[in-house]
Formats: sequence, structure tokens, C-alpha cells
Amino acid sequence: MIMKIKKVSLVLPNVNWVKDEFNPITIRYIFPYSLISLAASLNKYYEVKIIDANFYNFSPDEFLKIISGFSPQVVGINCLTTEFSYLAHFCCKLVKREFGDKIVTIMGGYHPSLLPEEVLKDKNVDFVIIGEGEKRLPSLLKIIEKGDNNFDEIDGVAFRSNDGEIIIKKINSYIKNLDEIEFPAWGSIDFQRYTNFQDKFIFFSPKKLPHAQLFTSRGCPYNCSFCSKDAIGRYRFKSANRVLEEINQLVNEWNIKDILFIDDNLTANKERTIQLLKGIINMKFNITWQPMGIAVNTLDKHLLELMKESGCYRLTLALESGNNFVLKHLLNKQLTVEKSIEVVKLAKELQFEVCGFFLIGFPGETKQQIEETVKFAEDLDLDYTIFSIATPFPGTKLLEICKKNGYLIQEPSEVNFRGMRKGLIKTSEFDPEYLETMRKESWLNINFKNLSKKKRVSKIVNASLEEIDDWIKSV
Ligand code: B12
Ligand code: SF4
Repeated sequence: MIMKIKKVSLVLPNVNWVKDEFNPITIRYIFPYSLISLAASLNKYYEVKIIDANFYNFSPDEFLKIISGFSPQVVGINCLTTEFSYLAHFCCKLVKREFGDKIVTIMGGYHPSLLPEEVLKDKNVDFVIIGEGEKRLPSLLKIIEKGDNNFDEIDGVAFRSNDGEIIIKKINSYIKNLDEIEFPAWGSIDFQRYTNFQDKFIFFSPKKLPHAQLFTSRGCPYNCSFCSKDAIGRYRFKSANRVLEEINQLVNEWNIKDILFIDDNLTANKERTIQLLKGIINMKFNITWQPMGIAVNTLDKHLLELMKESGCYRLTLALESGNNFVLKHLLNKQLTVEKSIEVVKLAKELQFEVCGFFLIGFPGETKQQIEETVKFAEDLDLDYTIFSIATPFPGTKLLEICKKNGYLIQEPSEVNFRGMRKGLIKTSEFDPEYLETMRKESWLNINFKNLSKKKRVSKIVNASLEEIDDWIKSV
């Protein structure tokens, strides 16, 4: 393949293109951070257009019309192992059906990074980028332009050879210094429309507008059995100064007042966290902020006080289980129930809004332990309690265990990962129906058991009490 590349479209598919009982409310606000970061590394060489089909709720026809109007030579699609993988393949199919070989399709993100071969079985996908895309995507585009099929200089790419064989070049390098990555290309989307948009029914709804998302590290030093964090590479972080520069730009150039940190583990490196928080305080940004989720074992009184002083208002704690055996042996989590209780108490004293993530349904977990988790979650009396069903994502220890022991009711595939609301694991102790009922009932009983609880949830998820009632009915 040889072609002159002038224009590249980067696409986030529309979650509304799949809707079923496990996906009743679709999230509108999926900030296309990956695409903004990729656009920053491509802008120098190509005209880049981000098409966020989700935010604008484009129909497949509208999506194709935009592609047709822009006429890119390359369409790159972001893809997670959730409904997104189905959607990403669907996007490639639309593009190939309409434009054939005039457009090269490239998939990137967690799912194709974990399962490049499976993804490339779909002939509508020309290339997969494995791992981080900021350096690989420009390199791949150069190779496509040259047309000599010489992939010697690049790792983390998968493609079909001329005779149709799937070739996978694994990752053997990472961006060592994240400070080298370009600043996010905020101007590559209608940024103000996003920063002033406030979604409902999400636990990370901002306190103030305009708001933005920031990524300050990649990966995580821990190894929880259910987590996909390894697809993109080992744990690395931007320096506190670099993050402060990014915040400064957001505050001064875009008037941002609230930030959501979307790191896997924002506080994993204590020293950097302290430098960052002190910087936010000293530079008087006057922002409010929240992490998307936070590893509880990294928190202590001093850090929580600094977080509060620097404008953090909500902690969504990854508490996961109310049983130490489950935490240690089934989740491989660096956390104890005692630490969770201590952190929740401190967080409440410091007047954070406190939410919690819980997971049920691990192989080896007993119904009694699941019930303990539910009781624990209830007793903690959080502002909002979120239950997920343990989901065997590719690349996780959990999937290995399930496969080895025949615990899967069906082969996990793009159509049956449903935002961790669908049970896929059956053991001698529980089945998917039990988990789905338990998840739903616990969520309902704990969060909405009386008016005062409902009011607390309504504050977190930015919805009125009437909207909450409709929400409950729809779930
Ligand atoms: C923000 C976020 C969300 C957002 C938006 C997701 C999105 N589309 O990005 C929301 C809140 C909607 C969300 C929801 C969920 N999420 Co989430 N989320 C994240 C989080 C914290 C950050 C994503 C991000 O922006 N990263 C920053 C960018 C720069 O990194 P990146 O996306 O990986 O992109 C890089 C590469 O992958 C690559 N790349 C990405 N796209 C493309 C495209 C092309 C063309 C190319 C070449 C390269 C490329 O280059 C990029 C730059 O280096 C990640 C954790 C993480 N560390 O990424 C989890 C994560 C993506 N989420 C995860 C999960 C499990 C979920 C949920 C199922 C949770 C739940 N209980 O409901 C839901 C599913 C939602 C759905 N409907 O499908 C898992 C995904 C596992 C998997 N195998 O897919 C992750 C990895 C968390 C984890 N550690 O396990 N999530
Ligand atoms: S602490 Fe969080 S990000 Fe790290 S491995 Fe565990 S679940 Fe994944």
C-alpha cells in the first residue's frame, strides 16, 4: 500500500449504537482524551479531525457524511474491550463499505493492544497499534506513505502481510519520560462545548464549570487480578512541574475551574503527589478537582489534608471488598478492610464527598463473602456506592483463572462485556443470575433506601430527585 497522507480522522464511536438491558443509559460524556493526545503528536504533519460520534450522537449515516466531507486517507479508532470493541469494528465496516481501500483503518486502545490478532481477523481493520500511540502512529503513517512495508524500525504494531498472514510486532519500548509527550491538543475539539457540558448519572460529575480531564501518569505499580492496566505499559508518571504547567494552561487559556484526573493510580508515587498538591496550592489556581477513582492504600491523613486544601472535593475509593481474604487472595489488592475503614473515616472528617467502588463475583468467593461486601458497603454509609461484577477482561489474571477452571459461561467477546453489569462467571458457589440480581439489588437498596440517601446520590450524579426515580425504574 502506498499513499500520500494529508488528512487523518480520529474517531470515538457512538455508544448509542448498541443499547440493551445491560446498557440502558449511555454515557454522553466520554471525553476523547486519547484522541486529543494523539492529535497533538500528528498535528505537525497532518490535518487532523477528531470525530466524536458519541458526544454529538451521530448516526452511522451522519458519521459517514463527515468522513466523506473531510476525505481523510486514514481513519483511526479508539477501542476498549467493552461495547466499544463491537462499535470500533462497526466503524471500520462502515468506512470500508463506503470508501474501500481509499481509506486505511487503524485501531488503537486497550482492546486491540491486548488482542491484536483477534482484531485483525476483521479484514476491515488494516492496522493495530499496540500500546501508546503518540510515537507509533506518526511512525506507522510514515511507513504507509513510503509503501515499502518495512516495519523494522517500529514495535507495537500489527497488520496483515501481502499474503494475508497476521504479523504482530509486540511492544518492546515505552515512552520513558512522559514529560516528552506533547501537551494535549485541546483546540482539536470544540473544547468549550465539552468543558461546559455536564452529564448526569455519572459518579464523576464536576462541581464547577468549565471543567476538563487530565492524565498525569500511565499504568500502575500494583497488580490487581482483574485490572487491564498492563496493556499500555509499565508505570510511569509526568513530573509535578509538567502537570502544573498543563493545569496552568487549562486555567489561564481555557478558564478551567474543575479538573478530573483520569489516571489509573494518581497517588501511586507519594512524593510526586505531594509536590503536585503543594504546587496546586502555591500557584493559587483556585480550582476544584477529583480523581476518577483512587487506590485507598496510597492515602493517609497528611495526603488527604493536602488533597482537601488543594481543592479536591470527592473521593471515589476503590474499596472493592469487605473481606480481607478476598482482597488479598482473590483480588491481589494491596488493601485491608481495616485500612478502608480508616480512610473512609478520615475522608468523612475532612468533609470530602465519599463514594466507593465494590466488586463481586470472583472465582473462589463465597456467597457469604459477597454478602459481607454488601453489608460492609452499607455500613460505610457512603454518598454513592457503585457495584460491578468481576469481569474477565483480556490480559487479566482473572481471565486466566476462569479459563483454566472452566468458569466462563461463554467465551468473553465484544458483545458480552456490558460495563461490568453482566455476569460471565459461574462457579460452584454462584451463577451470573445471582450476581446480576445481587449487584442490582445492593445498588438500589444501599443508595436509595430513604430520602436522605437519595438526596446524597442526587448531589453526586447531578440529577434531580425526579430524574433519580426515572433512573431507578430504567435500570
Ligand atoms: C476515562 C476512562 C473511562 C471513561 C471513558 C473511556 C474511554 N473511551 O477512554 C468512562 C468513564 C466512560 C469509562 C468507562 C468504563 N471503563 Co474506563 N477508563 C478510563 C481511564 C481511567 C482513562 C482512559 C484514558 O483516557 N486514558 C488516557 C489515554 C491517553 O490513554 P489510552 O486511552 O489508553 O490511549 C493511548 C493508547 O491506548 C493508544 N490509543 C488509544 N486509542 C487509539 C486510537 C488509535 C487510532 C491509535 C493509533 C492509538 C490509540 O494511544 C493512546 C495514547 O498513547 C482508563 C484507564 C487508563 N489508564 O487508560 C479506564 C479503562 C479504559 N476503563 C476500563 C473499564 C473496565 C471501564 C468500564 C467497563 C468500567 C465500568 N465498571 O463500567 C466502563 C466501560 C465503558 C463503556 N461503555 O464501554 C478499563 C478497560 C479495560 C479494557 N480491556 O478495555 C481501563 C483500562 C481501566 C483498567 N485499568 O482496567 N472509562
Ligand atoms: S490499583 Fe487500580 S490501577 Fe492499579 S492494578 Fe489495582 S485496579 Fe489496576
